[in-house]
Amino acid sequence: MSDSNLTMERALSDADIAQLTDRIEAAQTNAKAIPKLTEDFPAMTLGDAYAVQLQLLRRWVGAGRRQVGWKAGLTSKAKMDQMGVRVPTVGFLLADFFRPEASVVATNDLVHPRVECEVAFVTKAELAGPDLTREQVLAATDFVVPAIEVIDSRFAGFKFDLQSVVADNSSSARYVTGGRARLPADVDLATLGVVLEKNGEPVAMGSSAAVAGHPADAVALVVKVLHEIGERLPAGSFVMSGGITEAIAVQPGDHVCARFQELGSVGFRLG
Ligand code: OOG
Ligand code: MG
Repeated sequence: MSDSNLTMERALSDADIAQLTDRIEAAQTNAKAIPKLTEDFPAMTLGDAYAVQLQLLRRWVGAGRRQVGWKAGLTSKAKMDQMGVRVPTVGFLLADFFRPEASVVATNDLVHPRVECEVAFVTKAELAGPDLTREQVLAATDFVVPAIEVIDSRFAGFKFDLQSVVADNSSSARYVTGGRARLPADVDLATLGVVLEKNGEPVAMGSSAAVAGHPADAVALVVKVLHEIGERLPAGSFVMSGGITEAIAVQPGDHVCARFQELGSVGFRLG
């Protein structure tokens, strides 16, 4: 990707954005992998990618689906190295992406799911603007909870570039929360350890420091990107701060469990 595609300026027409939104919506709804969007639209910019993501959000909210918040994507080095994309992204989260802890999460409506552990925030005050501090984010945080995100790229081979993954809502698919909700002042969010187990074996481990240096800084990054695309984070939002370790591929029958220091554990089975 050339640096000129990193701009929030739009290069594509409204008709192109609508056509790309159709492609992403169909791939997500049918769980069918498609080629990277930049193959047919090499001029696509980051601004075009967010235009597609926001159009998908508006369509789905217009159809009665409910937004609960946003997530950070690619905020840790492990994730950036795994995916080969070095720019943090955001994605929207809908209420119907949620699956309960200890449930069976279906995979027949997903392309090639992977799981990753994240610290999630629930906010109690609006956050907006390009340069919030960690302290401002923490002051606006109601509580934090441990989460596992099930991501699912709609691109063949889970291979994408920045514009394609942003248009694909940063691979958002499902999320599961559990463990213990804690007040941010009662835990050391900077250095929470987490171990991800698959079928009882540890498969990835890391520290919350991996996400942008501190998970609250990752939330500030989400708000900065939202500012750039003309959005704010309302009070009562659910925000996932980004995968701490690399994401792990899962199959039907697998059991996954993320054990967080101080936040308890969250687990489920894939069906
Ligand atoms: C992009 C989504 C990244 C995270 O936590 O970093 C993400 C991907 O890796 O497919 O959700
Ligand atoms: Mg994630």
